[in-house]
Amino acid sequence: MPPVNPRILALFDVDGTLTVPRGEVTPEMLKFMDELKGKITVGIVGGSDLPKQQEQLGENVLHLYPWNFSQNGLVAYNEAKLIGETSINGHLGEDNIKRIVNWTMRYLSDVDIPIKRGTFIEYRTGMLNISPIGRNCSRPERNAFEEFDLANGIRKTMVAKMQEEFADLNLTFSIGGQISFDVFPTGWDKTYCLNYIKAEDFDEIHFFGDKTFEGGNDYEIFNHERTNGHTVTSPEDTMKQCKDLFF
Ligand code: M1P
Repeated sequence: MPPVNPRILALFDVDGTLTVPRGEVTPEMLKFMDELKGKITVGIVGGSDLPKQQEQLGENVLHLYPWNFSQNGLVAYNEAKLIGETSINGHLGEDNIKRIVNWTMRYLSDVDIPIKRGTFIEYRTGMLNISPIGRNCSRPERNAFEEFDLANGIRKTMVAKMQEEFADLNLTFSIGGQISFDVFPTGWDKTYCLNYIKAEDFDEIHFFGDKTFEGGNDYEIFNHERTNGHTVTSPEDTMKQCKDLFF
């Protein structure tokens, strides 16, 4: 069944917007999104890669909502069909990827934080994700790192150093979650997904995200001229704002 207003599109960030950071969607949110789908066109635009989105929103996420963007839209699906994939190594070249990886490994080996785990660099199709504690830390370890990082600016300092070191590569460093930051060519932020959405197909495009402040990974799409941006504070707030707007 098509929605009542198919020409209104609402795009949703994942962490902090539809779920708690890196957590699983609640049955309540799934039910709500199902109701919303009956009213307007719905899409997901997450910073994480698709396997993480599937862990959080469900294995069948590509079939749940017509538009699905992971890695900011560097991997794009419409009606569960892959419509675009953009690769960072094609853009930067292997020598530059190697330069970033080597520099990062050296830098992280000198960073003093309470604990270190594994997977410090995750190479994705359209970005590198770098984590000082390592991506395979546990949830309590992840929460503790976030707190330590807030007080000690581990990621902020590292990003500032990388901006200086790789100034020639025109990269953006985006702190979107709790334990890591994303590195991608400037312009490959969440506005990238709008390349796939034709202006003539929608009268309104809404975006809902929690990291809409400058430096957050929702900032650019939140402020884009084609979107009506909405800042949310939690999944519950997302539901409330959507009910006020679309129900
Ligand atoms: O979706 C926001 C971010 O989610 C994860 O961040 P973290 O593991 O640091 O909480 C990552 O997948 C990151 O790439 C993404 O931007």
